Amino acid sequence: MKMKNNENPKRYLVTAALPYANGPLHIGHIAGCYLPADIYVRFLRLAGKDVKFICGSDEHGMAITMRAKKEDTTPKAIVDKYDKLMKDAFAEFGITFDIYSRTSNALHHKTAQEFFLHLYNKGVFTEKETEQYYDEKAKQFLADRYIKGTCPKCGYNEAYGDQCEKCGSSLNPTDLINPISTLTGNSPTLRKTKNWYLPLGEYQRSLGDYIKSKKDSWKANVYGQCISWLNDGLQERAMTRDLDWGVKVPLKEAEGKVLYVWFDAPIGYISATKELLPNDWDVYWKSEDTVLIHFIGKDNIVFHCLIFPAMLMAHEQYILPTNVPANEFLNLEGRKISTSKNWAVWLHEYLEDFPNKQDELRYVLTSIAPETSDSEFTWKDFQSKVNNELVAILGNFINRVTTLINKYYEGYVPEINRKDNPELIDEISRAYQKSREFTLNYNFRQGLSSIMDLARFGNRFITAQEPWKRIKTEPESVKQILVDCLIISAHLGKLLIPYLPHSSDRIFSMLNLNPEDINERESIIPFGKQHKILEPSLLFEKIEDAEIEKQRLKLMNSSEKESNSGSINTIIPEVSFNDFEKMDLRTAVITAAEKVPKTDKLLKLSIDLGYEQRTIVSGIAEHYTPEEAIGQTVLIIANLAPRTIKGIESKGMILMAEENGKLSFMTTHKPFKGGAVVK
Ligand code: B3M
Ligand code: ZN
Repeated sequence: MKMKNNENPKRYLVTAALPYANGPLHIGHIAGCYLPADIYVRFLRLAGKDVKFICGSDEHGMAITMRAKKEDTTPKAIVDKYDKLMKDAFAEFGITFDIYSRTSNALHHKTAQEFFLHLYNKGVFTEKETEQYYDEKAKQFLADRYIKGTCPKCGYNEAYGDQCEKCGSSLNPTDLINPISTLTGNSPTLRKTKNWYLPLGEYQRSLGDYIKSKKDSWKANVYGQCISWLNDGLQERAMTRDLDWGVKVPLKEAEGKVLYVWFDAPIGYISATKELLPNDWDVYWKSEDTVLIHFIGKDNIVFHCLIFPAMLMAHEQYILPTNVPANEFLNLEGRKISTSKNWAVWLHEYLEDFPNKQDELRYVLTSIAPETSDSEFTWKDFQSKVNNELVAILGNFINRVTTLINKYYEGYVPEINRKDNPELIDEISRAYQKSREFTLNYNFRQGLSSIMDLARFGNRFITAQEPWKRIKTEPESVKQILVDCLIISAHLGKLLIPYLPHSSDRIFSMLNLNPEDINERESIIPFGKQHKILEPSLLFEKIEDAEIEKQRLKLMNSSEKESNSGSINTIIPEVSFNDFEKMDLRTAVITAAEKVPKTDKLLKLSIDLGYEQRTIVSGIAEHYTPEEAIGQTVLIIANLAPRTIKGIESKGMILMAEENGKLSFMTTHKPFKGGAVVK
C-alpha cells in the first residue's frame, strides 16, 4: 500500500542526516547519505518540482563532549571548528543544500524546547526516578561512556558503561564490576535522578501500522530493520539527560538537564526549515501533500523510522516521513572506516589533493554506493573507474565529437537536412526513462550506469559509422553522423546534471549550448555560422599510478600516527629491492642512557657504531629504564636523516618490535659489536 501523498505531491522536503560536528567528513558519509540526497534533489529540481533540501551540524551529545575532552578544549570550540570545516567541504564538493544550519542556533533551542513542552503538556512523557552513577569530585552525573570497569561477562577491565568492546556485550553502567569515572579516576556513587521518558511501547501499534504501510515502497534493508525492532517490542527511552551540554530542558524541576541528543537532533530539520522559510515552513511539515524524505546511514534507522515518527505522532500536527532510503556502510581498503583510528579519506583533503575533480569522486562513490549491502572503496578501483570509464568512455566520446567537428568544419555545426535516426531516438529516450526510474527509486548506481550506457552507445555508433573514412567520399553522411553525435553529447550533458554537475557544465560550455534548450522530447541546436563549439579539450584526465600510491601511503601513514602503532593488519605497499638497499641497517651497542627531562616517553641514548659514537633519541622510556637499556646490542637505521627532538639532535633510529603496545629491542642472536651491517 502506498501513502496517498506519494501519488501527486505538491512539494518535497528532503533532509540529509545532520552530521555530528566532532570531526571532518569522510567518503563514507558522502557515499552513504549526502551524495545520494544531492542527486535526488538535483533531479527533482530539474524536473521542476518544489523541493527544499535541509541539513546542518548536529552539535550536541556525547560525540561532541568526548571529542572536546580528547582535544583538551571546550565543546563550543569543537563545534565551531567542525561546523565550518564541514560546511565549506560540502559547498566545495557541490552538495546543494538550501540551508546548512546548526543545532547550536537559538532558533533551534527554542524550537526543540517548544516541541518538548508541547508533548509534556499533553502528558506524553513518563517521569521516572532512577539511580545513576555520579562523580562526587567532578560534581556531575556520568554518561555511560564516562564509566569504565570490569566486564561481568568476560572479565575485560576496560569495558565501558554501555558496552564491552572485548566481547561485544551491551551493558548498563551498573553491570560493571569496580566502576571508575574516566573523568577523575574516582569510584562513582549512585544517586537518584528524575528524567522524562517517551513510552515507545504505547506507540507500538501505530508505528507498526505505519511501518507496514511502507512494505512496498521502502528499501528492504530499512523495512527489515524496523520490523525487527518492532518484533523485539519497543522500550521506553529517556528524552532528557543529566548533562550540561545540549538544549536545556525547559522545566523548573529539570535544572542541570538537557534534552537527549536524539530528541533534539531530528527537530533540527524543523528548525532549519523555519530558518529557511520563516513564513511558510509549516506547509512543508504539516501538509499532507508534502513528501518528506530522510537520507541517512543505516545506524540511524531506528531514530528516523521509529523514535522520530513517534515524537511526530505524539505531537499530532506533523506529517510522517514518506521514505527513509538509508544506505549501508562503505569500507576503505579492506577495513571499516574509522575516525578515531584515522582510517578514512577525508573530503576536505580529497578536495585539496584533487582540485576540480569533484565529479571523479561523485562518479566513483555513486557507482560503488552501499545501496543494498556494505561496499568498498580502494584507491586502485578509484583510478580504474576514472581511467577506464570516465576518461575512456564518457570523456572519449565527447572528445571524439568535438575534435571531428573542429577538424572538418572549423567548429561550426554543419547545416544539414536532418533525418531522424530511430535507433538514436530510442537509445536517448531509454536513457531518460531508465535514469528517471532508477533515480526516483533511490537506485543511483543504476541510474548513473544507464546514462553511461548512452555514452557507450555513442562510442559504438561513431566507431561503426567511421566518419574519418567517409569524410572524402560521403561528406553529407558525415555531417549527419556528427550532428547525431552532437545530439547524443547534448543529452549526456542534460542527463548528467544531477550526477556529475561539474562535468555537465563543462559539456554544455564545450558544445556552446544551453541546458534549458535540451529536453527529452526536443533539443534546440543551432546550426551553421550561428553555432561554433569550442576547441577540443579533455573532459577528464587520467589518474597516474604515482598519485594513487601517494594516497595509499598517506592513508597508511596517517592511520599509524594516530594509533601510534603499526597494526599487523596494515598492508604497506611493496618496495623495490633498490629502495630496500637504500637503508643502512647496522648493529649498535647502547653505551649510555638517560631520560629526556620533562617527557614521559623519551630516552636519550649514546650508541657505539664501531666507526663512530652517536646520540639517538628514542620513544621507549615506558618500555625500558636507562639501566635496562645500557649494554644492549640493538639494530638501527644508520642513515636516517637527523631530526631534532626536544632540542637534541637524533641521528638514526632504533628498530623495535611491537606487540599489543609493548616494545622490545631487536637484538643479535650471537654477541656482536656495533657497526655490523644488517642485510
Ligand atoms: N548526528 C548521527 C550520525 O551522524 C547524527 C544524525 C542526526 S540526524 C537527525 O551518525
Ligand atoms: Zn566483555
